[in-house]
Amino acid sequence: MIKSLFYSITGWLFFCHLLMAQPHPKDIALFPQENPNRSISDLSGIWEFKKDPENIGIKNQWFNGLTETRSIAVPGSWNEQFTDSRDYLDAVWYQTEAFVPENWSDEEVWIRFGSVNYHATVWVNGQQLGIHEGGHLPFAFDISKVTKTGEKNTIVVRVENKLKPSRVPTGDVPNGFFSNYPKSNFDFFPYAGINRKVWLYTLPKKGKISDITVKTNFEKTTGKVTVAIEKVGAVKSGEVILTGDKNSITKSFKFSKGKATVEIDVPQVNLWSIENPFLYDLKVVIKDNDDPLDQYQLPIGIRTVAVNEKTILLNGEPVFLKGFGKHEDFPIFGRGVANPVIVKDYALLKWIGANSYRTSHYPYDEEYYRMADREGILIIDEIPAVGLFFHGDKNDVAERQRMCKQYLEELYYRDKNHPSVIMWCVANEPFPEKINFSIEGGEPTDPDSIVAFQELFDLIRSLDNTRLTTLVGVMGGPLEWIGLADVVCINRYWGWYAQSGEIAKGAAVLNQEIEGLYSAFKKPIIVSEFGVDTYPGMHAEQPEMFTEEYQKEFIKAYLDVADSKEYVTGMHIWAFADFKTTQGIVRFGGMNYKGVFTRDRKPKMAAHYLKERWTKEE
Ligand code: GCB
Repeated sequence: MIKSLFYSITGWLFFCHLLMAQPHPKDIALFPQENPNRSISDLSGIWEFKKDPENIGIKNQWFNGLTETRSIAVPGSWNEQFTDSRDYLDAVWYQTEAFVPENWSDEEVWIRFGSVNYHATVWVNGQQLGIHEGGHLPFAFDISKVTKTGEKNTIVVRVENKLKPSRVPTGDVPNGFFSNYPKSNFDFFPYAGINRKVWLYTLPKKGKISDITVKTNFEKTTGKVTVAIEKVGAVKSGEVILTGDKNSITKSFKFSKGKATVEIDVPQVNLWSIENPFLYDLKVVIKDNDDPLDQYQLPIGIRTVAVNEKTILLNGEPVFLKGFGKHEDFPIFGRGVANPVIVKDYALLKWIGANSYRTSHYPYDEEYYRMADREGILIIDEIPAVGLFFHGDKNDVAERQRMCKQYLEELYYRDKNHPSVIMWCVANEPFPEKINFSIEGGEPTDPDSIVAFQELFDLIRSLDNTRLTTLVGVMGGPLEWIGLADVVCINRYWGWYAQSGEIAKGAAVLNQEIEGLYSAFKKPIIVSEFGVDTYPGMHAEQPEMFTEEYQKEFIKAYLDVADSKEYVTGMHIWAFADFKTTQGIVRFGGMNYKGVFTRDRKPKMAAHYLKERWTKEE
């Protein structure tokens, strides 16, 4: 009896220890990298998979090994890989075997998931490591204590993506705005599973670089780079080497209380911009005597982002954002990362003359941001806070707020060193309790909601004072919410959901509304969504809803309104490509057809129109 009590107490303590080991997003901010001090192993491939509709897996200890499985591709959402699971969002289990080389025994070994939607529990060799809630952002665990080197290790992950009012994004909302299936409170398909790559990687045990934050500025022709470095371990010093454009500048530093800050002046700076996305190479090395203990290399762009009353400024120059709201969405992969789609999308953004996009409605795979840095595309980086609301169950409201804060921190630490990221977006289209689609708006705003959004703005501004912030407002939504932002972003569908069939009337409402918004706020405005469902190949000699002609004329009318207002600093069309959503009477075939490209990236008439207009403007 005493013996079994001892085992259950020690077992419980060990379990708690493992769970408590879950790191803060700051400690996993550096993407896994291969160099003389770090190794990586990509676990992409065919894994084993099993559904758990009765939720019996934990009780039956499936984490010790799955039986009667089927094959699944990782990364990739599960919904479209089979013929029987499209709308299945309950628990599933994944399993794979990963070989860990013998020479990793002197290193810390970590496992990192780029995104698991929505709730993940991870076991290695039967030991539970931790839990992560929320899709679209990475999490990682130190698995050194449970890993066997020189042999195969079993990795098991339990995932579920139940739609719940307490989650972000929200689902299964009583009297929700959407009457659709599955019951998402948002307009995109709730693709589930291990959507991004899974990595094993090592970090040096004796001392490691745990975080690097780069901030840039310039004075006349001199670039100013501030590099903040944090470390773990007894190491005392190191150096930063910045190279590029005939420069090679080395600066030594010493740690004090685990931190060091290095200031670098870059003569004749080559600034990062849309036209010239020049990247310097930054290398941080930490040393024990003369031996490098750890190193990390980062491409950096030297640029500034600011705002005045009328426009966003990149390197002090006005910039007009031309682009789209997008989705990570493709047949069969679902929301799973697919590198050829990323490359193609950048090719099409360039082809059409766009210079920016918003990661609606969640952070995208890291590869999108690396490409944007190289291609000179500006990103508005959004957390999955789509369709928030503040009425109803107070515990749910509090839980959603906690998740939004978690997402913001995870997003900041992941993306803070990308020059392409110019703005953080704390929410898309929060909904007031009563909405009326007119510019007069709905009910007065609940004061708690203003406090909640102010908290999100305060949090992201306290983390980062080098970028702008926004919140994307819904038609008829309260002014108090969008007014908290640096840049006013509005999604507008006058001429579609209201004034249906009447493009000129819709454009007139837009014109009147943005004049009102500017006089209320004296802040630059982006129309962050505007668009119409367009069935590819449908035509009419006079523009008519759902035809390609209507889409083209609608977009033209909106762009003309924007051109007449010097304080409109960007126009993002909804959407870049057609995308899968949930079933409902306004979504033909479970699709949102507002893409300027089809789901398989073929241009509609509006795409040719935009290419002509946007590339001419250049
Ligand atoms: C919006 C939402 C977006 C929808 C879009 C639409 O305002 O932000 O997620 O897909 O409208 O097509 O209705």
